[in-house]
Amino acid sequence: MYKEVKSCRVCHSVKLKKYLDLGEQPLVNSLVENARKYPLQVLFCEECNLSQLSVVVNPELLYKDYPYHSSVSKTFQNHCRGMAIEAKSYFDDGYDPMVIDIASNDGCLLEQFKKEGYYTMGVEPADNLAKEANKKGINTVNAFWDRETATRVPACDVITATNVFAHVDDIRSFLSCVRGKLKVFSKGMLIVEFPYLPNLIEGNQFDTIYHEHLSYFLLKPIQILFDSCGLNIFRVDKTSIHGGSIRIWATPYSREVEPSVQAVLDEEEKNGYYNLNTYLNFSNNVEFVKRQLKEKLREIAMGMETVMGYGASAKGAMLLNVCGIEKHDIISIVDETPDKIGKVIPGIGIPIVGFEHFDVVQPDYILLLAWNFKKELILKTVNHKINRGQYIVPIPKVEII
Ligand code: JHZ
Ligand code: ZN
Repeated sequence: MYKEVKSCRVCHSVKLKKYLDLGEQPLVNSLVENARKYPLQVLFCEECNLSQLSVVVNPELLYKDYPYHSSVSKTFQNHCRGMAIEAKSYFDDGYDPMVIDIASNDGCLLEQFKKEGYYTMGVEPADNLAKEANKKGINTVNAFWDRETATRVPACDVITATNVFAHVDDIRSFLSCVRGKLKVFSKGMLIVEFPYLPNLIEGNQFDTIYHEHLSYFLLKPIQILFDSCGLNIFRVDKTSIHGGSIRIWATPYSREVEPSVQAVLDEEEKNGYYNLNTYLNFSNNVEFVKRQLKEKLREIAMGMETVMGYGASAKGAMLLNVCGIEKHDIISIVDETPDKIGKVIPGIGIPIVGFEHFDVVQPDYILLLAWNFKKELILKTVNHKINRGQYIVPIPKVEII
Protein backbone atom coordinates (compact mmCIF):
# COMPACT_ATOMS: atom_id res chain seq x y z
CA MET A 1 0.00 0.00 0.00
CA TYR A 2 2.89 2.36 0.77
CA LYS A 3 6.68 2.42 1.07
CA GLU A 4 8.96 4.38 3.34
CA VAL A 5 11.36 6.98 1.96
CA LYS A 6 14.93 6.13 2.97
CA SER A 7 16.89 8.55 0.78
CA CYS A 8 16.28 11.85 -0.99
CA ARG A 9 14.34 11.70 -4.24
CA VAL A 10 16.63 14.28 -5.88
CA CYS A 11 20.17 13.72 -4.54
CA HIS A 12 19.91 10.28 -2.83
CA SER A 13 21.32 11.63 0.44
CA VAL A 14 20.21 9.82 3.60
CA LYS A 15 20.53 13.02 5.64
CA LEU A 16 16.78 13.50 5.99
CA LYS A 17 15.46 15.41 9.01
CA LYS A 18 11.79 15.36 10.05
CA TYR A 19 10.29 18.82 10.66
CA LEU A 20 6.54 18.18 10.63
CA ASP A 21 4.37 15.32 11.84
CA LEU A 22 0.67 15.57 11.03
CA GLY A 23 -0.12 12.12 12.45
CA GLU A 24 -2.04 9.45 10.56
CA GLN A 25 -4.35 10.91 7.92
CA PRO A 26 -6.70 9.56 5.23
CA LEU A 27 -6.11 9.95 1.49
CA VAL A 28 -7.80 13.22 0.53
CA ASN A 29 -9.69 11.79 -2.42
CA SER A 30 -10.88 8.63 -0.74
CA LEU A 31 -14.33 10.13 -0.14
CA VAL A 32 -15.66 7.66 2.45
CA GLU A 33 -16.07 8.06 6.21
CA ASN A 34 -13.92 5.14 7.32
CA ALA A 35 -11.06 5.83 4.88
CA ARG A 36 -7.79 4.06 5.69
CA LYS A 37 -5.13 6.31 7.27
CA TYR A 38 -1.42 6.63 6.48
CA PRO A 39 1.44 8.45 8.24
CA LEU A 40 1.94 12.06 7.14
CA GLN A 41 5.36 13.52 7.97
CA VAL A 42 7.65 15.95 6.14
CA LEU A 43 11.42 15.46 5.90
CA PHE A 44 14.10 18.00 4.90
CA CYS A 45 17.15 16.88 2.90
CA GLU A 46 20.22 18.52 4.37
CA GLU A 47 22.12 18.12 1.08
CA CYS A 48 19.83 19.51 -1.64
CA ASN A 49 17.13 21.00 0.65
CA LEU A 50 14.18 19.14 -0.86
CA SER A 51 11.21 18.77 1.51
CA GLN A 52 9.52 15.42 1.02
CA LEU A 53 7.02 13.07 2.64
CA SER A 54 8.30 10.11 4.62
CA VAL A 55 6.06 7.67 2.71
CA VAL A 56 4.96 7.03 -0.87
CA VAL A 57 1.44 5.62 -1.25
CA ASN A 58 0.85 3.35 -4.26
CA PRO A 59 -0.16 5.72 -7.12
CA GLU A 60 -2.71 3.23 -8.48
CA LEU A 61 -4.59 3.76 -5.24
CA LEU A 62 -4.42 7.53 -5.55
CA TYR A 63 -5.04 8.26 -9.21
CA LYS A 64 -6.93 5.54 -11.11
CA ASP A 65 -10.25 7.13 -10.24
CA TYR A 66 -9.83 10.83 -9.47
CA PRO A 67 -12.71 13.11 -8.51
CA TYR A 68 -10.87 16.45 -8.96
CA HIS A 69 -11.82 18.30 -12.18
CA SER A 70 -9.57 21.26 -12.91
CA SER A 71 -12.16 22.84 -15.23
CA VAL A 72 -14.51 23.67 -12.34
CA SER A 73 -12.56 26.87 -11.64
CA LYS A 74 -12.82 29.79 -14.08
CA THR A 75 -9.72 31.28 -12.44
CA PHE A 76 -7.72 28.17 -13.36
CA GLN A 77 -9.05 28.17 -16.94
CA ASN A 78 -7.86 31.77 -17.37
CA HIS A 79 -4.52 30.86 -15.86
CA CYS A 80 -4.06 28.06 -18.43
CA ARG A 81 -5.00 30.42 -21.27
CA GLY A 82 -2.24 32.78 -20.13
CA MET A 83 0.28 29.96 -20.22
CA ALA A 84 -0.75 28.98 -23.77
CA ILE A 85 -0.30 32.55 -24.99
CA GLU A 86 3.09 33.01 -23.33
CA ALA A 87 4.50 29.70 -24.59
CA LYS A 88 3.36 30.48 -28.15
CA SER A 89 5.42 33.65 -28.18
CA TYR A 90 8.59 31.48 -28.28
CA PHE A 91 7.60 30.04 -31.67
CA ASP A 92 7.63 31.65 -35.11
CA ASP A 93 4.46 33.38 -36.28
CA GLY A 94 2.25 31.01 -38.22
CA TYR A 95 3.80 27.88 -36.67
CA ASP A 96 1.32 25.81 -34.67
CA PRO A 97 3.26 23.85 -32.03
CA MET A 98 2.32 20.40 -30.77
CA VAL A 99 1.78 20.23 -27.00
CA ILE A 100 1.50 17.20 -24.73
CA ASP A 101 0.02 17.77 -21.28
CA ILE A 102 1.02 15.26 -18.61
CA ALA A 103 -1.73 14.52 -16.08
CA SER A 104 -4.12 16.42 -18.28
CA ASN A 105 -7.09 15.89 -15.96
CA ASP A 106 -10.37 16.74 -17.75
CA GLY A 107 -8.55 18.55 -20.57
CA CYS A 108 -8.84 21.98 -18.92
CA LEU A 109 -5.36 23.18 -19.93
CA LEU A 110 -5.43 21.65 -23.41
CA GLU A 111 -8.78 23.27 -24.24
CA GLN A 112 -7.06 26.62 -23.73
CA PHE A 113 -4.00 25.62 -25.77
CA LYS A 114 -6.28 24.42 -28.56
CA LYS A 115 -7.94 27.85 -28.67
CA GLU A 116 -4.47 29.31 -29.29
CA GLY A 117 -3.94 27.03 -32.31
CA TYR A 118 -1.75 24.27 -30.80
CA TYR A 119 -2.09 20.61 -31.75
CA THR A 120 -2.80 18.83 -28.47
CA MET A 121 -2.54 15.47 -26.76
CA GLY A 122 -3.22 14.60 -23.12
CA VAL A 123 -1.86 11.84 -20.91
CA GLU A 124 -4.02 11.12 -17.88
CA PRO A 125 -3.99 8.08 -15.54
CA ALA A 126 -7.51 8.49 -14.13
CA ASP A 127 -9.95 6.42 -16.20
CA ASN A 128 -12.89 8.75 -15.46
CA LEU A 129 -11.01 11.93 -16.46
CA ALA A 130 -9.42 10.51 -19.63
CA LYS A 131 -12.84 9.34 -20.75
CA GLU A 132 -14.37 12.74 -20.12
CA ALA A 133 -11.57 14.60 -21.94
CA ASN A 134 -11.85 12.30 -24.98
CA LYS A 135 -15.60 12.87 -25.03
CA LYS A 136 -14.92 16.63 -25.20
CA GLY A 137 -12.64 16.08 -28.20
CA ILE A 138 -9.33 16.40 -26.32
CA ASN A 139 -7.32 13.41 -27.53
CA THR A 140 -6.11 11.74 -24.30
CA VAL A 141 -4.06 8.61 -23.62
CA ASN A 142 -5.30 6.93 -20.43
CA ALA A 143 -1.99 6.13 -18.69
CA PHE A 144 0.65 7.22 -16.21
CA TRP A 145 3.59 9.08 -17.79
CA ASP A 146 6.36 6.47 -18.09
CA ARG A 147 8.67 4.87 -20.66
CA GLU A 148 5.95 2.74 -22.16
CA THR A 149 3.52 5.67 -22.48
CA ALA A 150 6.23 7.84 -24.03
CA THR A 151 6.46 5.33 -26.92
CA ARG A 152 2.74 5.86 -27.57
CA VAL A 153 2.83 9.63 -28.08
CA PRO A 154 4.37 11.69 -30.91
CA ALA A 155 7.41 13.96 -30.57
CA CYS A 156 6.29 17.46 -29.71
CA ASP A 157 7.34 21.10 -29.20
CA VAL A 158 5.96 21.73 -25.73
CA ILE A 159 5.35 19.44 -22.76
CA THR A 160 3.34 20.83 -19.87
CA ALA A 161 3.09 19.31 -16.40
CA THR A 162 1.01 21.42 -14.03
CA ASN A 163 0.34 20.24 -10.49
CA VAL A 164 1.73 16.79 -11.14
CA PHE A 165 5.50 17.00 -10.58
CA ALA A 166 5.11 17.04 -6.79
CA HIS A 167 3.03 13.86 -7.14
CA VAL A 168 5.75 11.82 -8.84
CA ASP A 169 8.15 9.52 -7.00
CA ASP A 170 10.63 8.68 -9.78
CA ILE A 171 11.10 12.22 -11.07
CA ARG A 172 14.32 11.35 -12.92
CA SER A 173 12.63 8.80 -15.12
CA PHE A 174 9.73 11.27 -15.60
CA LEU A 175 12.15 13.91 -16.90
CA SER A 176 14.18 11.57 -19.07
CA CYS A 177 10.97 10.48 -20.84
CA VAL A 178 10.08 14.16 -21.31
CA ARG A 179 13.49 14.94 -22.77
CA GLY A 180 13.18 12.09 -25.25
CA LYS A 181 9.90 13.43 -26.62
CA LEU A 182 10.90 17.02 -27.36
CA LYS A 183 11.50 17.38 -31.10
CA VAL A 184 15.09 17.49 -32.26
CA PHE A 185 15.91 20.88 -33.90
CA SER A 186 12.77 22.45 -32.48
CA LYS A 187 12.63 25.18 -29.87
CA GLY A 188 11.05 22.53 -27.65
CA MET A 189 10.43 23.20 -24.02
CA LEU A 190 9.06 21.72 -20.83
CA ILE A 191 6.83 23.88 -18.61
CA VAL A 192 6.35 22.57 -15.08
CA GLU A 193 4.23 24.28 -12.46
CA PHE A 194 3.58 23.42 -8.82
CA PRO A 195 2.82 25.12 -5.48
CA TYR A 196 5.98 26.82 -4.19
CA LEU A 197 7.32 25.86 -0.75
CA PRO A 198 8.06 29.41 0.52
CA ASN A 199 4.37 30.27 -0.09
CA LEU A 200 3.36 27.19 1.87
CA ILE A 201 5.55 28.16 4.82
CA GLU A 202 4.74 31.89 4.78
CA GLY A 203 1.01 31.34 4.25
CA ASN A 204 0.81 28.53 6.83
CA GLN A 205 -0.69 26.34 4.08
CA PHE A 206 -0.25 23.10 6.02
CA ASP A 207 -3.47 21.79 4.43
CA THR A 208 -1.63 21.42 1.10
CA ILE A 209 0.48 18.71 2.74
CA TYR A 210 -1.13 15.37 1.92
CA HIS A 211 -0.16 11.99 0.54
CA GLU A 212 -0.45 13.01 -3.13
CA HIS A 213 2.21 15.69 -2.66
CA LEU A 214 5.42 13.72 -2.26
CA SER A 215 7.73 16.74 -2.73
CA TYR A 216 7.53 20.42 -1.65
CA PHE A 217 9.82 22.27 -4.00
CA LEU A 218 12.26 25.11 -3.84
CA LEU A 219 14.04 26.06 -7.05
CA LYS A 220 17.41 24.86 -5.68
CA PRO A 221 16.70 21.08 -5.70
CA ILE A 222 14.82 21.48 -8.98
CA GLN A 223 17.88 23.08 -10.54
CA ILE A 224 20.13 20.25 -9.28
CA LEU A 225 17.70 17.68 -10.65
CA PHE A 226 17.16 19.32 -14.05
CA ASP A 227 20.92 19.84 -14.52
CA SER A 228 21.57 16.16 -13.92
CA CYS A 229 18.81 15.22 -16.38
CA GLY A 230 20.12 17.41 -19.20
CA LEU A 231 17.42 20.07 -18.97
CA ASN A 232 18.36 23.74 -18.77
CA ILE A 233 16.08 25.99 -16.77
CA PHE A 234 15.92 29.29 -18.67
CA ARG A 235 13.06 31.08 -16.95
CA VAL A 236 11.14 30.98 -13.69
CA ASP A 237 7.86 32.77 -12.94
CA LYS A 238 6.01 33.10 -9.68
CA THR A 239 2.24 32.89 -10.04
CA SER A 240 -0.60 33.38 -7.58
CA ILE A 241 -2.50 30.20 -8.50
CA HIS A 242 -3.17 27.63 -5.74
CA GLY A 243 -1.92 29.93 -3.00
CA GLY A 244 1.36 30.74 -4.81
CA SER A 245 3.05 28.53 -7.39
CA ILE A 246 6.21 28.55 -9.40
CA ARG A 247 6.45 27.92 -13.14
CA ILE A 248 9.72 26.51 -14.50
CA TRP A 249 10.61 26.75 -18.18
CA ALA A 250 13.30 24.30 -19.34
CA THR A 251 14.78 23.05 -22.57
CA PRO A 252 17.23 20.31 -23.60
CA TYR A 253 18.91 22.85 -25.88
CA SER A 254 21.07 25.81 -24.97
CA ARG A 255 19.16 29.04 -24.57
CA GLU A 256 19.95 32.28 -22.84
CA VAL A 257 19.07 32.04 -19.15
CA GLU A 258 16.80 34.86 -17.98
CA PRO A 259 17.70 36.77 -14.77
CA SER A 260 14.58 35.38 -13.03
CA VAL A 261 16.40 32.08 -12.38
CA GLN A 262 19.26 33.49 -10.29
CA ALA A 263 16.92 36.02 -8.65
CA VAL A 264 14.70 33.25 -7.24
CA LEU A 265 17.71 31.24 -6.02
CA ASP A 266 19.17 34.31 -4.29
CA GLU A 267 15.86 35.06 -2.64
CA GLU A 268 15.50 31.49 -1.34
CA GLU A 269 18.93 31.66 0.21
CA LYS A 270 18.37 35.13 1.68
CA ASN A 271 15.10 34.05 3.27
CA GLY A 272 16.66 31.04 4.98
CA TYR A 273 15.04 28.25 2.97
CA TYR A 274 18.31 26.29 2.81
CA ASN A 275 18.33 26.01 6.59
CA LEU A 276 16.36 23.46 8.61
CA ASN A 277 15.65 26.00 11.39
CA THR A 278 13.33 27.94 9.07
CA TYR A 279 11.02 24.95 9.00
CA LEU A 280 11.09 23.93 12.64
CA ASN A 281 8.64 26.64 13.78
CA PHE A 282 6.08 25.51 11.30
CA SER A 283 4.34 23.00 13.57
CA ASN A 284 3.60 25.75 16.12
CA ASN A 285 1.68 27.66 13.44
CA VAL A 286 -0.28 24.52 12.61
CA GLU A 287 -1.19 24.04 16.28
CA PHE A 288 -2.34 27.68 16.43
CA VAL A 289 -4.84 27.30 13.53
CA LYS A 290 -6.06 23.95 14.87
CA ARG A 291 -6.99 25.55 18.20
CA GLN A 292 -8.47 28.67 16.56
CA LEU A 293 -10.71 26.74 14.16
CA LYS A 294 -12.01 24.36 16.85
CA GLU A 295 -12.76 27.33 19.12
CA LYS A 296 -14.50 29.34 16.41
CA LEU A 297 -16.72 26.41 15.46
CA ARG A 298 -17.56 25.75 19.13
CA GLU A 299 -18.47 29.42 19.60
CA ILE A 300 -20.75 29.35 16.55
CA ALA A 301 -22.49 26.19 17.79
CA MET A 302 -23.00 27.72 21.24
CA GLY A 303 -24.71 30.71 19.59
CA MET A 304 -27.04 28.27 17.78
CA GLU A 305 -25.63 29.41 14.43
CA THR A 306 -24.81 27.20 11.45
CA VAL A 307 -21.76 26.58 9.24
CA MET A 308 -21.45 25.10 5.77
CA GLY A 309 -18.19 24.62 3.89
CA TYR A 310 -17.49 25.68 0.30
CA GLY A 311 -15.04 23.69 -1.85
CA ALA A 312 -14.52 20.03 -0.92
CA SER A 313 -10.95 20.47 -2.07
CA ALA A 314 -8.15 18.05 -1.29
CA LYS A 315 -6.69 20.68 1.03
CA GLY A 316 -10.11 21.17 2.67
CA ALA A 317 -10.31 17.48 3.52
CA MET A 318 -6.82 17.65 5.03
CA LEU A 319 -7.53 20.84 6.98
CA LEU A 320 -10.64 19.35 8.59
CA ASN A 321 -8.83 16.12 9.46
CA VAL A 322 -5.69 17.75 10.84
CA CYS A 323 -7.78 20.19 12.91
CA GLY A 324 -9.86 17.36 14.37
CA ILE A 325 -13.16 18.77 13.07
CA GLU A 326 -16.11 16.44 13.69
CA LYS A 327 -19.17 15.53 11.68
CA HIS A 328 -21.53 17.65 13.81
CA ASP A 329 -19.36 20.81 13.51
CA ILE A 330 -20.30 21.52 9.87
CA ILE A 331 -23.69 20.77 8.27
CA SER A 332 -22.37 19.99 4.79
CA ILE A 333 -19.84 21.11 2.19
CA VAL A 334 -20.84 22.50 -1.17
CA ASP A 335 -18.83 21.51 -4.23
CA GLU A 336 -19.79 21.84 -7.87
CA THR A 337 -17.82 18.81 -9.04
CA PRO A 338 -20.38 16.15 -10.04
CA ASP A 339 -17.99 13.32 -9.04
CA LYS A 340 -17.81 14.65 -5.45
CA ILE A 341 -21.50 15.39 -4.79
CA GLY A 342 -23.19 12.65 -2.73
CA LYS A 343 -19.87 11.55 -1.21
CA VAL A 344 -18.36 12.58 2.14
CA ILE A 345 -15.20 14.12 3.58
CA PRO A 346 -12.73 11.25 4.15
CA GLY A 347 -12.28 10.12 7.73
CA ILE A 348 -15.01 12.46 9.05
CA GLY A 349 -18.14 11.85 7.03
CA ILE A 350 -19.39 15.43 6.49
CA PRO A 351 -21.62 15.21 3.37
CA ILE A 352 -20.59 16.89 0.08
CA VAL A 353 -23.59 18.53 -1.56
CA GLY A 354 -24.52 20.61 -4.61
CA PHE A 355 -24.66 24.43 -4.75
CA GLU A 356 -28.46 24.54 -4.27
CA HIS A 357 -27.97 23.42 -0.65
CA PHE A 358 -26.79 26.91 0.25
CA ASP A 359 -30.35 28.06 -0.43
CA VAL A 360 -31.89 25.22 1.51
CA VAL A 361 -29.75 25.69 4.64
CA GLN A 362 -29.08 29.46 4.49
CA PRO A 363 -26.04 29.08 6.77
CA ASP A 364 -24.79 31.85 9.06
CA TYR A 365 -21.19 31.09 8.11
CA ILE A 366 -19.48 29.69 5.03
CA LEU A 367 -16.08 28.12 5.69
CA LEU A 368 -13.95 28.68 2.58
CA LEU A 369 -12.06 25.41 2.22
CA ALA A 370 -10.78 26.31 -1.24
CA TRP A 371 -9.31 29.58 0.12
CA ASN A 372 -7.11 29.80 -2.99
CA PHE A 373 -10.25 30.58 -5.01
CA LYS A 374 -11.65 32.89 -2.33
CA LYS A 375 -12.68 35.66 -4.76
CA GLU A 376 -14.38 33.28 -7.19
CA LEU A 377 -16.28 31.48 -4.41
CA ILE A 378 -17.43 34.67 -2.68
CA LEU A 379 -18.52 36.18 -5.98
CA LYS A 380 -20.64 33.11 -6.76
CA THR A 381 -22.40 33.18 -3.40
CA VAL A 382 -22.96 36.94 -3.67
CA ASN A 383 -24.36 36.62 -7.20
CA HIS A 384 -26.75 33.95 -5.98
CA LYS A 385 -27.73 36.10 -2.98
CA ILE A 386 -26.39 33.57 -0.47
CA ASN A 387 -24.35 36.17 1.30
CA ARG A 388 -26.49 36.80 4.33
CA GLY A 389 -23.87 35.10 6.48
CA GLN A 390 -20.18 35.61 6.93
CA TYR A 391 -17.18 33.81 5.53
CA ILE A 392 -14.54 32.00 7.55
CA VAL A 393 -11.08 31.95 5.98
CA PRO A 394 -9.06 29.23 7.76
CA ILE A 395 -5.45 30.14 6.95
CA PRO A 396 -2.88 31.64 7.52
CA LYS A 397 -4.98 32.24 10.64
CA VAL A 398 -8.71 31.90 11.15
CA GLU A 399 -10.46 35.09 10.07
CA ILE A 400 -14.06 36.13 9.63
CA ILE A 401 -14.71 38.37 6.62
P1 JHZ B 1 -8.65 23.24 -5.52
C1 JHZ B 1 -5.81 20.38 -6.36
O1 JHZ B 1 -6.03 20.32 -4.96
C2 JHZ B 1 -5.58 19.04 -6.96
P2 JHZ B 1 -7.36 20.90 -4.28
C3 JHZ B 1 -4.21 18.51 -6.84
N1 JHZ B 1 -4.10 17.59 -5.72
C4 JHZ B 1 -3.16 19.55 -6.60
O2 JHZ B 1 -2.00 19.22 -6.64
C5 JHZ B 1 -3.52 20.91 -6.15
O3 JHZ B 1 -4.78 21.29 -6.64
C6 JHZ B 1 -2.50 21.97 -6.46
C7 JHZ B 1 -14.50 23.26 -5.92
N2 JHZ B 1 -15.00 24.51 -6.50
O4 JHZ B 1 -8.59 23.54 -6.96
C8 JHZ B 1 -13.81 22.39 -6.93
C9 JHZ B 1 -16.35 24.70 -6.64
O5 JHZ B 1 -17.15 23.82 -6.29
O6 JHZ B 1 -8.40 24.34 -4.59
C10 JHZ B 1 -12.78 21.66 -6.09
O7 JHZ B 1 -13.36 20.49 -5.53
N3 JHZ B 1 -16.77 25.88 -7.21
C11 JHZ B 1 -3.92 17.77 -8.11
O8 JHZ B 1 -8.47 19.92 -4.43
C12 JHZ B 1 -12.46 22.64 -4.98
O9 JHZ B 1 -13.55 23.55 -4.92
C13 JHZ B 1 -15.91 26.86 -7.62
O10 JHZ B 1 -16.37 27.90 -8.13
O11 JHZ B 1 -7.03 21.34 -2.93
C14 JHZ B 1 -11.20 23.44 -5.29
O12 JHZ B 1 -10.10 22.62 -5.18
C15 JHZ B 1 -14.51 26.64 -7.46
C16 JHZ B 1 -13.53 27.71 -7.87
C17 JHZ B 1 -14.09 25.47 -6.89
O13 JHZ B 1 -7.61 22.14 -5.27
ZN1 ZN C 1 18.46 15.79 -1.40
